[in-house]
Amino acid sequence: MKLLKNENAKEYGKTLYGFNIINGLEEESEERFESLNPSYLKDKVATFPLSNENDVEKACIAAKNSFEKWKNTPAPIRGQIIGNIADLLIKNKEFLAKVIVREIGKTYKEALGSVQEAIDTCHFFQSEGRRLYGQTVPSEMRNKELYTYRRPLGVVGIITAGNFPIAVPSWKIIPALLTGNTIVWKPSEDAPTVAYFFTKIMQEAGVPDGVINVVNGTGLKTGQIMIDMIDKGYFQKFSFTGSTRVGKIIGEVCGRNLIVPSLELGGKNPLIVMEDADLDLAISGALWASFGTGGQRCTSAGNIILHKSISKEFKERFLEETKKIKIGNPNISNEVLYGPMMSERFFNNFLSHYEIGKKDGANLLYGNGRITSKNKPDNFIGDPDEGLFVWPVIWDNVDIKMTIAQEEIFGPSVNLIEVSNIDEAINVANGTKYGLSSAIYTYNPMYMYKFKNEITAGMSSINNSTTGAEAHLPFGGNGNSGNNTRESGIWVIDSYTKWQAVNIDLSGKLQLAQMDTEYIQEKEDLNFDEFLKS
Ligand code: UN1
Repeated sequence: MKLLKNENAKEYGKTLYGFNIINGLEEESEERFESLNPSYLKDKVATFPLSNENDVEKACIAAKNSFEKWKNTPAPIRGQIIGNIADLLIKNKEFLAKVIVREIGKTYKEALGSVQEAIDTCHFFQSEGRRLYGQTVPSEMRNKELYTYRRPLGVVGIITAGNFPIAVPSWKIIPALLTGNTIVWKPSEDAPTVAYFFTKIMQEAGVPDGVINVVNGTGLKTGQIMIDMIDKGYFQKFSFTGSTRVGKIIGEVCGRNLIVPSLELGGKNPLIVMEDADLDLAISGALWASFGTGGQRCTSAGNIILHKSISKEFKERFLEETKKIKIGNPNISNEVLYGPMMSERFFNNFLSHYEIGKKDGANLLYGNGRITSKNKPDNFIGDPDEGLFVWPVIWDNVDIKMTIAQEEIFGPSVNLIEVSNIDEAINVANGTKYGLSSAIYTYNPMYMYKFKNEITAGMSSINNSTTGAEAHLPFGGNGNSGNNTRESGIWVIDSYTKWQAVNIDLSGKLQLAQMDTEYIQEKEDLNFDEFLKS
């Protein structure tokens, strides 16, 4: 498929003049910011309002005012609207994927996959509108019935990252809507355009005005205002995917307001290769986990932990394969494994990580900073000077205590760590403050068992990469990766609902729980000892 109109990659499409969406209407603000194409920075994808306090407050009020009506809309009807969203996402899948390629530099195949993840999420929750089960519970008294109901929480504040600009927002927005909540969403400043089109789709699908509100802006400005709104009492729930640093701030503010946030934060995900592993499989899994999406997934592999007996062979072959990776402009080629860094922030952060590795005394096996026309790998596709492209990086002789092995780098950089046995491998894998995803390559059932049992991460792959969670399994982590809340599947419903307990007493009299009961007294002391006496 040819993605561009022009072979020289100078013409990517129009610049969208985007808006906030508040109470169903397109809204402007006083200032604007730009969204640039990271493969070709001269291409301005869009401009969007840089929302201020008034804008965010207006969105919060719209969400608050539309809650009662949406909450009382029958859940199967809400589910049907979610189904309409799925239909529209399917119809516009290729368009949305192209916007993602242009705006954040994902490959087209991956961009299609991330739209698919949103479609899968809608399909899952569409029918959940016909379940959302409560329970009937037996009472301890006669002529009395007990029930439980799931109730929505109210207004949900949502802040999302740019790397999965439709999939991850859908993990939050779709279940929150299905369960009857209303939303104020601040999408990533790196991906406002795809968020805008996703919102248009939700409106077209039948989500009523005020139920989904979108305020654009930078994390520093608008993100902070969103957090301030928690203290102002506007949110009954907050859901965030992004950095550990910001996640901790949100956790603190939510804590003092007695709100339980859903926090999906960073990762330093381990991938273990044991001595019995299928090395072809492990190398292809490690390459994808480390360098796919340019390492810009929270589930990307950070530490590759190698059993010493295969360490040398793995290292040589992994290096050889890394040299063959095709990097370049995903707008003009479907061949590239990864494109540019998503934005200048991530690009600069990534380049500064070289210093960390050098200071630690790790050995730089591969990697050479920014890719330019004078400094590029053999297989580069496109014009590197126009975008934010970086070399893949391999650090060797790494010790788990080094900063480079402890901190999330969020880019195509991976560490090689050697270990002697399965216990040491799992210890090293658990040796960071993160706990998101993890992987092991082995066919030994005992290793598999130990790994499943002892790894502290929220997600574990056996003979598969650290990335690529499916949309109906629980997604989330602990420690610096999150607060053990989970997204996706039935489990996420608990994050967007509260339980109500109801009892109906039909006895016509005041029956006191625990007191007016018919608990049976035992009749007499039993004397079993007699049996053993001669
Ligand atoms: C993320 O990087 O924030 O498991 C989400 C995966 C994807 C989602 C990643 N399905 O890699």
